[in-house]
Amino acid sequence: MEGLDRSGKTTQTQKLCEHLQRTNTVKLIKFPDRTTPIGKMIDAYLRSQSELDDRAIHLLFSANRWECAGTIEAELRAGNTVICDRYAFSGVAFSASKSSLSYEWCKAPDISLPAPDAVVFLDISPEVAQQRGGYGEERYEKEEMQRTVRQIFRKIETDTAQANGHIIWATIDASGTLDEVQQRIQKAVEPLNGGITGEIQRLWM
Ligand code: DGP
Repeated sequence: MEGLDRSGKTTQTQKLCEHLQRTNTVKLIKFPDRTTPIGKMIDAYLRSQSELDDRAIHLLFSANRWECAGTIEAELRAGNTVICDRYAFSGVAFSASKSSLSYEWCKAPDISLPAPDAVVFLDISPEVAQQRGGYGEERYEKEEMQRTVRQIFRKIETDTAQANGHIIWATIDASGTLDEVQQRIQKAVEPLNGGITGEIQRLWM
């Protein structure tokens, strides 16, 4: 589950989880995971309590995903459903929105992470997002940056389609009511209802 800040992603992810739990064992993982030592450094950075070089913080975000990769794989091998509230696509979109970092450089540290079967991108205009409560509390919640992040998500969507891999990419209009958006999300992941077999795919290989 990916999206701009204040797109309703965390609420929608929770609802999707509850929906899928009726028929599956579901593991929900939130990135960044702010509870680990690496996650605590990320949390301090996002709340502007510390300053870090753009590359250093990007690598910490990636390391935060890698420290959970084993858990993700174990869950998948056990036949469970894994839902991630943000993943490597946020990593590229948010970091590459900084002029100091290139798109390809940002992808590199996340190459070969377990790949998702579907990416749900909750799309909202930065203007609408800004009107939602709590906007501006964290470092990246600025309209101009969110605009760039949105453009990069579109590029990732195009690249994902062109890669002709197995990943389903669903861009969902997140501006409706909570229930409307949830219905759209559930419909988008319906093709996965029968389960996935075979080897776990690797990201950007
Ligand atoms: P959230 O807890 O969902 O509000 O996300 C925290 C913020 O961190 C959000 O602004 C998106 C950003 N973010 C998530 N992953 C990455 C990443 O890998 N790199 C960078 N630079 N930012 C990220």
